[in-house]
Amino acid sequence: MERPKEEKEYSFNDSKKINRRLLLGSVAASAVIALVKTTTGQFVPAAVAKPASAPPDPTKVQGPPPGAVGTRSPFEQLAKKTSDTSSRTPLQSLYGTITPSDLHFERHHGGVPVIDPTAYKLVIHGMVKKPMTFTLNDLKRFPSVSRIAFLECSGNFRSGKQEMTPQEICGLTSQSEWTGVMLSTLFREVGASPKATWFLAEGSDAAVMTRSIPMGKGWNDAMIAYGQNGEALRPQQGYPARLFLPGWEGNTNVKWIRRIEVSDQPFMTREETSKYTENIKDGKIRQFSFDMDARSIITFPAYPVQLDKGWVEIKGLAWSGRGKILRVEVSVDAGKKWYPATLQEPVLDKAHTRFRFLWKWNGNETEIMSRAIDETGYTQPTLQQLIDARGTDMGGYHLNPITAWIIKRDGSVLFKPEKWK
Ligand SMILES: Nc1nc2c(c(=O)[nH]1)N[C@H]1C(S)=C(S)[C@@H](COP(=O)(O)O)O[C@H]1N2
Ligand SMILES: [Mo]
Repeated sequence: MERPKEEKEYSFNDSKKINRRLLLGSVAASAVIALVKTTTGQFVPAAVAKPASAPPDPTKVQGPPPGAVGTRSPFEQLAKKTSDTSSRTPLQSLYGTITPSDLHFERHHGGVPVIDPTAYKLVIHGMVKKPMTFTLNDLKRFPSVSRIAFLECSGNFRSGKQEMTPQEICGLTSQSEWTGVMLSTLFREVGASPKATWFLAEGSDAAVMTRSIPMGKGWNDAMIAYGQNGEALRPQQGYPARLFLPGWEGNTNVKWIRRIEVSDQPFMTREETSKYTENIKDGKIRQFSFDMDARSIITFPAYPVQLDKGWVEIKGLAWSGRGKILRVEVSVDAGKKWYPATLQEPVLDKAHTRFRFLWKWNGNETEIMSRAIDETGYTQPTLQQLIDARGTDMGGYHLNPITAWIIKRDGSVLFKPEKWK
């Protein structure tokens, strides 16, 4: 029997022919498919290339064959915004609530280490009956759990100029489905002492990052995560395993974790004494500010969108480290009146939640903004309320102010930058 025609056409040799035809041919001269040689000597299309001019009628040309890995459409130019210390998620370009793994924000204090998963070990010792060393395979043999939750850096607020996108203002938050083993499972395995109150988490990067975490969080919902959105963690997210603490400041989610020491006091590491503390009033300093407070931002319309008069669906993201988002309110008159926005399911615990609000813009200059209210009753504050509570010298951590966009008469949308120091 003859093989079905389609199958034959997708063989490697033919795909090379197709490619050459595309390269040399007339109509499709610009639709070049980059072929990459794999370790097994096969050629696979690296990506569907963006044509230099209008693409040909797709029903008239043979497309590239199936690839070993999928690719993003060349028409979707998604990228993180990078600096020396971090890279930020393009919040304004995403749908739903899961951040594609390659767009998860990054924050490394000593770069991204290369860790051989077969050599990986996690040691748990200190106030335990039986100190133990777990390989990656050991961790995977325990019952696994998956949970969708956000991860946010506590330094996630930037301001300064009107030409700033949501990504630039607060792109240090991302969401994944994390898979791993509950830390409570490992605590039971090693026989963690009921008298223990804190544990130390230590990373195996050049920064050897360490944080002290209350045992309560460890027993409650802490995970040792090895999976992210269905595959192994990305190296940038802590491959092969990281501590994941739902709702807690990014810094405590120690990546490339290699050691947990159980104790009855905090370890007072650099990251919780000199760093990651906040000035509050009267010369006092707040330490161990673990929870990420409720926050929201309108991601559309936002700079650099050009708005047309008429119906606008205001859209955005809201999240809280203390639980579910209960409500999001939107103002379209610079904060005088507030209206409830519609929350888009799923509304999950400690997770990015979508909201939308239908608004008819009459063409006058105005300011639009959103505020999140979480299930504890906490309401996202204005920057002034933060300053009133913590003073002008509060530093750059745990700033979650209401973010306003100025809509100009010409339809341009600008960030309303606010100063706090
Ligand atoms: N070992 C280690 N863990 C770390 C860091 C680090 O530099 N080294 N950075 C922390 C900080 S400040 C943040 S905000 C988060 C960022 O996680 P991500 O890069 O996966 O987004 O990881 C935390 N865990
Ligand atoms: Mo961070």
